Amino acid sequence: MEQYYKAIEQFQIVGDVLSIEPYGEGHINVTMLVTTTEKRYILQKMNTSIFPDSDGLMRNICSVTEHLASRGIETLTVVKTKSGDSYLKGDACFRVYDFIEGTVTYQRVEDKDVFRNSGKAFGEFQNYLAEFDASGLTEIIARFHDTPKRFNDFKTALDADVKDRAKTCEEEIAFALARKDTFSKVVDGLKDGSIPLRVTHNDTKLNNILMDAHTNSARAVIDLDTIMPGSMLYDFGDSIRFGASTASEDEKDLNKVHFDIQLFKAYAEGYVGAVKDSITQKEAELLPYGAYLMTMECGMRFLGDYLSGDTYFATKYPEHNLVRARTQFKLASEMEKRLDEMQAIVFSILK
Ligand code: ADP
Ligand code: GN1
Ligand code: MG
Repeated sequence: MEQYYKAIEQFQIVGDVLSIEPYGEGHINVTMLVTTTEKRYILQKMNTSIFPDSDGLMRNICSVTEHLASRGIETLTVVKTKSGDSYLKGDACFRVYDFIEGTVTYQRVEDKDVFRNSGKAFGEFQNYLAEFDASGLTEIIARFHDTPKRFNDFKTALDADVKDRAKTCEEEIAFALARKDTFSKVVDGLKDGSIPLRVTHNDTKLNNILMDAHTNSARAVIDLDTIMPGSMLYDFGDSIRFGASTASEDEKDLNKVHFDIQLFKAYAEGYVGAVKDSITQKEAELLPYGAYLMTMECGMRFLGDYLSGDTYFATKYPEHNLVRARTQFKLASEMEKRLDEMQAIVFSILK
């Protein structure tokens, strides 16, 4: 903890530090809650192996948050260092945000209305990004949601099998391999121009949005690390993969894990309602597929990371990534049977 106490001293915070403790359930950065005699802050050790271009990353975050704040939209507030920088550079890099008080994050959907509200907020966020001049944004991780590439990365991890773990997950491996030809619709559409390239959030899970603790309406979209060009299908799909499930992303008992079409409907009402003036016919048709695609992609990323020895996602026990991959594949297997029903829901909202 020493490093965090040292780091926070370098920022323009108010009050004396009373405590620093681990906070949240993010898989990428190390997040701490800092309490001072005056207020609370979020202090993050940034993941510089995943995001090596820290300057570009923080420039993106500052320009998006400044745009949102200038429009009166609640967003992250970056607390500068004492030398006026947006983050602290060193062997490790740190950044600080004001803690947005009176909010909660959910690790899974407990209430349909919360999920509908989050859909509306992510849809509105998409609209804000559409009006913002994105020409200065850095593409922070190239081909982040290029699912065929993610499949190839998974295959590479499988072929290397550095931890000799492939024998412990043959069923999951077979599940992914059997679907290898189903992953290219969005990258192909972006390439041939039939799907518009938009600026998107790219990591729209429910714990990346702060909900008002009293009203359950959405307050602020957070985790802005991956804002870059992408497809609306990624944002919609990633929310569904995480939220339209009856269990957590890392539930061990697969009997508890189901795709819940009522939750899909609630989210779609919020999201599609918010983007109905800009969504194209093809995007609307592909929203259900986007949910399947993002769920498969995430499952393959978890499984690939398990095979590689857990070098990417933070894990709490050795099979954690495998457990996560299993929930994703269970959800995808249920989604692929219900694409028509999902499509009917989307079109009934657009009518
Ligand atoms: P990661 O990239 O590791 O997911 P996040 O930026 O999403 O990191 O932060 C992890 C968690 O910390 C979030 O899910 C949320 O619960 C909490 N959090 C982050 N920033 C704030 C903030 N400004 N105010 C309140 N909670 C926050
Ligand atoms: C990571 O940062 P976090 O925990 O919100 C990951 C997402 C995955 C998600 C799976 C930069 O999101 O892409 O979908 O885990 N973020 C990055 O839960 O890789
Ligand atoms: Mg996060």
